[in-house]
Amino acid sequence: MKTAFITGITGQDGSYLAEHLLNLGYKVVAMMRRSATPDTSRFAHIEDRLTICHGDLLDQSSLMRLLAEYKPDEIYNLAAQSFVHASFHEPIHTSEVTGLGVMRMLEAVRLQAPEARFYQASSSEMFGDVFETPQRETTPFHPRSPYGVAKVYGHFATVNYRESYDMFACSGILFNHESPRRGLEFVTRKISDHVAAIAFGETNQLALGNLDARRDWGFAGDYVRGMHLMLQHATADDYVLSTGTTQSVREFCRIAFAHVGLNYEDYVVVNPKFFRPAEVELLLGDSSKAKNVLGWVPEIDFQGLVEMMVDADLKRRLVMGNRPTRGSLPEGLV
Ligand code: NAP
Ligand code: F7E
Repeated sequence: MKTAFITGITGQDGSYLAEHLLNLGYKVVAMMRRSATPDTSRFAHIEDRLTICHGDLLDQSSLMRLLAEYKPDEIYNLAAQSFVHASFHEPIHTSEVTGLGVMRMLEAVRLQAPEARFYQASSSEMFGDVFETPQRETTPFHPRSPYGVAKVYGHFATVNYRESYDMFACSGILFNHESPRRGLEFVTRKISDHVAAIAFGETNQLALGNLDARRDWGFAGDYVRGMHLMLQHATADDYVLSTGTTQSVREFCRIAFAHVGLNYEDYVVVNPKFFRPAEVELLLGDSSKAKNVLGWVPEIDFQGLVEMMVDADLKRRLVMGNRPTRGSLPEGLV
């Protein structure tokens, strides 16, 4: 039985990846950091099948100790301060965790588990003010936030350890991927949760920032399959994972509200506090390399993703016994 080690288990991707690897028969060792109020809700349904351990990307010794103890075959470094907006307010912390944290992981792997295969969660935010469209593995980077800058550092650290020490280290350049388990601060989940809250009469308004920003949004469950495939290939490399389509925040709103029979223009207001000092206006990925080399293709399309997320936020309220007061429930939830 292969052992996989995942950082970031409390996050969106950690929970989907752990599920996927358990289904493939892996022993999954999952790292979380110490917190006064630990939140295990995203993986509560599989907790008894995981080996939970405690460590922190800010603490080199904890990473060394855990890799020495578990000697994993595969290591997935998903932990990060991942919210772009927050990275403008906490640039040093973001650099420490999202940037230098990768170097700490790579050093721990080099010294304690050099034969392990390593996956780094890189990001389309590295493309930032894009040089070309669509973006692919060869597109130069121009990050537009402390988060993006930190991810570029982590990406090149991964490439450098592959080249310097012959380590099997892959960087997955993943475009936005979402799900019902997405954090409420990210725009897709903020919209889906507000659509449900508005339908149930809990609020009358959704305040957003830049409605014209465009993203290549996919489903997290599809993307964790791609992470695993990268580590199964004969050689380590870097891959873009994306859907190859792009939509605006406004379009996400339109479909999400229409799903419950409402018009987004009646509820969405723009509040400058949600704008960023520098914005990434357009992302659109070309994942043909992942398709051709790994056989990876995403299964959920944009409309399916939006509806899945709104349905989940509606269902959560329905099971609590609440009833909608506006719009109409989608067929299947009635
Ligand atoms: P997420 O939900 O924000 O999860 C981030 C995880 O990192 C959480 O488990 C968090 O733990 C953990 N973490 C934060 N600081 C840590 C530290 N100092 N030590 C150990 N763990 C720490 O992010 P996600 O959406 O699952 O994304 C997973 C990874 O992919 C991230 O690296 C993200 O930057 C990257 N990525 C995401 C996307 C996307 O669209 N989702 C796209 C490209 C790349 P706590 O719960 O304790 O905070
Ligand atoms: O913003 C705009 C905002 O915060 C998307 C992370 O997973 O994906 C994510 O980063 C867009 C931006 O995600 C609001 O200005 C408008 O243009 O959902 P987001 P992100 O910044 O794209 C990448 C690939 C990662 O790697 C990151 O870890 O939506 N927007 N109004 C808003 N965004 C938020 N959050 N809130 C708003 O009210």
